[in-house]
Amino acid sequence: MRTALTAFLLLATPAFAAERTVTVDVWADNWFAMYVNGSKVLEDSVPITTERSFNAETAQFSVALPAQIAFIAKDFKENDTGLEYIGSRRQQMGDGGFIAQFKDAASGETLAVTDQNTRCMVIHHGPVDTSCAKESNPVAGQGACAFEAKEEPSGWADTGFDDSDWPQATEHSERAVRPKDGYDRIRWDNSAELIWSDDLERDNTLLCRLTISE
Ligand SMILES: [Ca+2]
Ligand SMILES: [Ca+2]
Repeated sequence: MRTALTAFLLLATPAFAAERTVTVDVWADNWFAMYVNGSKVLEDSVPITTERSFNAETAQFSVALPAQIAFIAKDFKENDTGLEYIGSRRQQMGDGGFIAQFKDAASGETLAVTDQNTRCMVIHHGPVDTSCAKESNPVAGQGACAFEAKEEPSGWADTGFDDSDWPQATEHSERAVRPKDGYDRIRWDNSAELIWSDDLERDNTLLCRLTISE
């Protein structure tokens, strides 16, 4: 009995599937971290607190497919109002944007991209009213500057996490996102789309998931 069970487990595990070396390109406004099958494999090398922290990242990892990819993406916010440049003439809501593509490192074949099939859950939204950006003394949590924040769900980056109730990402044009430094250095596959929620300005932190399949 024990032998039979062991044999079943060996067959059920993907350990024998051939690993692929995958090249990933990412551009984020402003910061991201990426998980593969629940383990962090890449983090934006420029801290989110760096002004205009726009840069692309390219990395490689080896994994058996299918593989679960998960990202946390953050638009910079000075505090929970969601604003930046608070107290200056440039005080504004700021906006986000994110794109990633995954290619077989050996063949160059595109394996996965961000597009509307990516699922993203917003965990920080603010300000609740755009008029907050015009306030002379915006205070997080008050009036137009109220915000909505959620904890990261336990295990959200794991393979077995159920994201079926997460909304699909919204695809945004280059014109809307105005991608900056680093974006033009990557040759993006035609199918790779800039994504975010439907609100580039007021949704500040997103958790996103997609699968790389054969
Ligand atoms: Ca931004
Ligand atoms: Ca924002």
